[in-house]
Amino acid sequence: MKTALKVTLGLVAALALIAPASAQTYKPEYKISTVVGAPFPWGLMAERWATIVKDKSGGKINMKVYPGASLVGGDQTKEFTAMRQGVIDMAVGSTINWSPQVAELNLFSLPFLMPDHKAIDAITQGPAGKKIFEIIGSKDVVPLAWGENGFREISNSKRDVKKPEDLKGLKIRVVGSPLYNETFTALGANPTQMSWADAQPALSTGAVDGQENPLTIFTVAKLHTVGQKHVTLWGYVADPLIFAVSKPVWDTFSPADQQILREAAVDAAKYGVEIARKGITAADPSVLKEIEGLGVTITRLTPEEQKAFQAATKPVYDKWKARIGADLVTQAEKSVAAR
Ligand code: X2X
Repeated sequence: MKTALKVTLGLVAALALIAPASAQTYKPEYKISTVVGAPFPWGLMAERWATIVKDKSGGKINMKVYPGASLVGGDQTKEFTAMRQGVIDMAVGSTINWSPQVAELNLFSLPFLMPDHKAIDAITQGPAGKKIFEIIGSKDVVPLAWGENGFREISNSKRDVKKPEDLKGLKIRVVGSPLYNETFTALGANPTQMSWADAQPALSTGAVDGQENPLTIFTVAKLHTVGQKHVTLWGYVADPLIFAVSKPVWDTFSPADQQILREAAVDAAKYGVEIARKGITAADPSVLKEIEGLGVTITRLTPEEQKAFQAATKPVYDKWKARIGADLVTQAEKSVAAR
């Protein structure tokens, strides 16, 4: 062997000996699953997580966002299972999409449980949120922080919706929790479950008349271009997002790196909640103005009008309260009342 090569090999062997064992086992890339990417707030907060971790780990932990639920072939309701199995390293996932596997996450889909942003915070940052993280933690997934998709406002291509009867017969795309089917059926609509990937073509061909999503999704996805000309602000449910790491993957990180991942998730989630709420409040209605500027009618409900929707969905709420766990729901209701 040539001396130069021998020296090089010797150097490589010496470096391998002094490098910490954990660094050796780290993957070149950790994949973060999301349903939508940047410039949706959802994608931006996931990217922020990756950026902070990269900085704080000195480039050792390299995370990349895979939007479109592409790591699970577009089927966003399979994300949690894939993470459990270690097929997906990490995710910033919606409570709705994980609720088929974690029944307690249906809490956030109970119609009219949360009247405002403070109510979401009261639940996620209170005892109910803690309990939910314990439950997720018992299922091979390590939850780190609460982000936000947001209040899901209803839109359709047919007419302004002011009362439950206006929904009668409308075909509404919903996400994959049976609670949504029951809610929309109670309102007289025809709900049909499909992924986000399928929703956009279904709206554009008129296979469905409407959908429900946060307004930041409405604007970035340009839903006015697929016929969605009528939006009603009814704030019936909101989906938080959860920053999480697959347990088998989490266990490969050193305690110091686990701390980096956790703190970065908390910071990115805080930023995420801020941008998810931007432009949709009374103090800052810029997103609402933008939507109206696109020729979309925004219907604002009076408290009485909203109560009619609440009354129509009350039996669904009561039925699912028992299913989710009456104790957990009561705890959440108390936190909301005390906010
Ligand atoms: O599919 C949806 O509606 C979305 C993007 O909001 C979720 O993934 C819950």
